[in-house]
Amino acid sequence: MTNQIRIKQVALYAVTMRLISPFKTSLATIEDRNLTIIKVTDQDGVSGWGECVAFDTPWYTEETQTTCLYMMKQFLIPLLMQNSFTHPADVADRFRVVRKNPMAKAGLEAAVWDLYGQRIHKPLASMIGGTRAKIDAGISIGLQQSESDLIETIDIAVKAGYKRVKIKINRDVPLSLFDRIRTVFPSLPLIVDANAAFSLGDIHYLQALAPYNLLMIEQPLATDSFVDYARLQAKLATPICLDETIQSLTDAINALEIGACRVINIKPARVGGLTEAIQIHDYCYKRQIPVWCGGMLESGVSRALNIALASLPNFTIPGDISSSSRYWQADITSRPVEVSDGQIEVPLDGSGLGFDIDENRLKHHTVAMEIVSS
Ligand code: OSB
Ligand code: MG
Repeated sequence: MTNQIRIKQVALYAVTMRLISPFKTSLATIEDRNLTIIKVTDQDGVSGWGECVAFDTPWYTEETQTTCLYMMKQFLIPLLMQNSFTHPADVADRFRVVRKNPMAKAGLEAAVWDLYGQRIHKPLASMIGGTRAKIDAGISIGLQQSESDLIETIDIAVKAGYKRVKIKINRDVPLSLFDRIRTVFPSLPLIVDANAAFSLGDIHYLQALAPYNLLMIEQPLATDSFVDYARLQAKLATPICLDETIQSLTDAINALEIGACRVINIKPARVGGLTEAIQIHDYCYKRQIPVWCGGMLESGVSRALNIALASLPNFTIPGDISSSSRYWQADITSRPVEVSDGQIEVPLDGSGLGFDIDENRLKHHTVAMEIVSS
């Protein structure tokens, strides 16, 4: 086989998967997860799988499943199929002529990474320089009905072995909740995530979190508030972690140069793909800024990619990478992602993602399918 890759076909599966329990953030509640599963096939009949993880509404970032589908069909798939390339990073480069739209790009690029792994018979983690055979698993818990429900949900997560818990917060969460959490779980590694629910005017509340020994406060302020983040971090003992704000390597550089955060949550989808995610990892590694891998309530297709990413050396904090059973009755990968003793094994034997797709289960969840061929 030549080292030239020419994509001949892209199949887009619109799937709906019901979460085991609804996931509530300060801005949205998600119960039915609509995703686009992507299969790319090259001139030699080799295929790879990816996933577009945008939400239905633009509450998290501006992209939605509908905008992504449009961008993929109108611009990105034609670019992808236009001529051959030799490496997935070439695809990331080619996509640069399309401004922004990171989640639309990331799903296609992910499928190309898997395809590339299938061609060279290498697992993704090895291809990108992963250094771990196992990664630590964390869990993100949505807003709950009551404080008691939250304590119980954390307790279940701790007993399941998760090494770090993240809880969602907003302005309605009283500080007394943290007294309660710390009474029951005095030394649990804990993150709070506000999904942009606060403003600089809430600084006293955010400062008052310091005694609770949080690992970090994730995305307290609005997405574009770089300067306010720098002002806040200067007055906050707790490290700020940025999620929504970081949509490219340039955003990461800007944020760190002005002191807007001390940690970065890397999600390949949010930053335009695995290639950009690796670049952010490498940049942070050089600056000794810790990173961890976030999640998007994804299927196993994306989680497999996240597992490989989190095997890189600077992923020193457990990610929001949980077992398939935390999200789904049955995942669409032929074997589920499993957490044992708080860890997930990095696939190092197979090729590409290291997880096959269960095409029957995929079909079961598929509500529409389109094929683009050249
Ligand atoms: O802010 O990290 C977030 C889920 C959906 C959208 C945004 C976020 C989250 C999570 C859960 O926190 C991540 C996961 O477990 O997949
Ligand atoms: Mg977040």
